[in-house]
Amino acid sequence: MKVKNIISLMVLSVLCFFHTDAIAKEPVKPNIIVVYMDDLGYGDLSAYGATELSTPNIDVLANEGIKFTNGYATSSTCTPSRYGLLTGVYPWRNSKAKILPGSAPLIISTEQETLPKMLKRAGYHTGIVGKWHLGLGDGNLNWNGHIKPGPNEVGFDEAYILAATQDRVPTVYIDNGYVDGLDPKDPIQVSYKKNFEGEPTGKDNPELTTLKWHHGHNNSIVNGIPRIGFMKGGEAAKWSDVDMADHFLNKAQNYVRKNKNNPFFLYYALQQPHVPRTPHPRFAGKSGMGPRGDVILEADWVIGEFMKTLKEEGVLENTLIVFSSDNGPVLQDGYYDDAMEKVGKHTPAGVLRGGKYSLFDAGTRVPFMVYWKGTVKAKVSDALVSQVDLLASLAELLNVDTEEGDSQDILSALLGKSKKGRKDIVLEAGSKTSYRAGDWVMIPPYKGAKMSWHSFVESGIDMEFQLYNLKEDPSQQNNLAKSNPKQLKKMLAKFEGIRGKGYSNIKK
Ligand code: NG6
Ligand code: CA
Repeated sequence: MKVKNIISLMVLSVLCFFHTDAIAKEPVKPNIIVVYMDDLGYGDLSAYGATELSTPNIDVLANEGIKFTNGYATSSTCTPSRYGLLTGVYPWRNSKAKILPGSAPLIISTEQETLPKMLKRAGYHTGIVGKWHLGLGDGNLNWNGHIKPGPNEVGFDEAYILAATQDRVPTVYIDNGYVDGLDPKDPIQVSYKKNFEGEPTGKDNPELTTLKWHHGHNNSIVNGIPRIGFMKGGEAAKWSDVDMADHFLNKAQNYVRKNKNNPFFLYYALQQPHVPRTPHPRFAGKSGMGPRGDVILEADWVIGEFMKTLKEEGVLENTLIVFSSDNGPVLQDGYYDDAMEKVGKHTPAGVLRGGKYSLFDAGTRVPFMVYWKGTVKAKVSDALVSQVDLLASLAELLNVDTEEGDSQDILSALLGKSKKGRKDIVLEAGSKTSYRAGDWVMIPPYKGAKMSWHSFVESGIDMEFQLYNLKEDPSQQNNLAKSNPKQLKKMLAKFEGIRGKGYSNIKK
């Protein structure tokens, strides 16, 4: 080899060295998918110990990814949990982050940092398919025009949503700010105050209903199901309840197909197993547990199909999937649908106490897994992790600036590299909050009913302090507040340091 050639070879290898170094620093950009269930409990999946229901497709995510045993939603109801997930801010900081009617204005400020905005800064295309429930418009909403601000204005490039819940009007899908399939000659009217003249209601026309209401849910009737809220018109745009799972699946699959060549973020928010539970006839009766079990099987099938699409489109190995639920389980939530009668030996909350609406652990501790084929190794993790942390942690993964606050960077725990997650967390039920630190949870005294009169779920409310060690006592049977005053005092001080003093509803 000539000297000249040797020199150029040396120069080349030095250049190559710097080049690979530069590549190594460039963050990997996996597609990111958050699969979010509605009211799925800690014990509702076979991967989390259910023996009466089999969920093989969702189990893949748990058994081949990181299965968290201490994964939390911020709250025990939907709107606040979704607020926490998308903004990285504890929802009790926003007094409007409570279960919203379908006509409520948007509660996320368009100025605010959000998970999809952060991902857009990292070069992602962002989409949402499914349940929104964070309000729409700014108070003067015209359902027949451009519905905004909404998801598109807080960071989603594409948004195909149901406005609030399946049991609330308007019972139509909204496609990037416009009611899907609306006939302009048949405009929609929506009210949460009074009925429209001549329109039947669940209360006055039970003969027109195919599902009976138990509490609430006795306003406008759509597809035989009485709902919360009144609605008139928009006939052609009304959704089919039994087709909803297939419909959203289709939209989610199409989103993946369309965006497979660029990094994408999909927030896929399924409606199951929230009420009204309306399995497609393919799944009706399949669980032997009534519609609640059936729609869990339906959701499991949906996830299987969705995973097939990721594989077929060649993106499965390059996609980080987070699976969780917005709050704990409930059986009776407004309709007579056999959920209580047919539950049998199934325990939707597993060993945990309470459920949806509850300050007890089953309100907020939910299935939580991170699956990233080829990158994340299967593991069960006891690290304390919360949905509120996704914003800061994913920003860390992608090397994007975002302010850490309530949302903490626990990326190592989320990827199974560290056993350490958060040190502590404030949990919420309605307007009441509790505090978990390590294995301990402290519920301060509150005034209120111990049992929800409508859902028959224990609220976790008590006039006395409650202190539990969740490792030794996951079912929260032994209140240690009196026997361990030192631990109680320590936790109260830390809780009040984060939460401030004005949290109690007891007048002194
Ligand atoms: C409650 C409803 C309940 C459910 C819940 C929202 C009544 C009495 N109960 O107000 O059925 O819709 O709101 O659930 O109307 S969540 O999962 O979206 O938070
Ligand atoms: Ca919910």
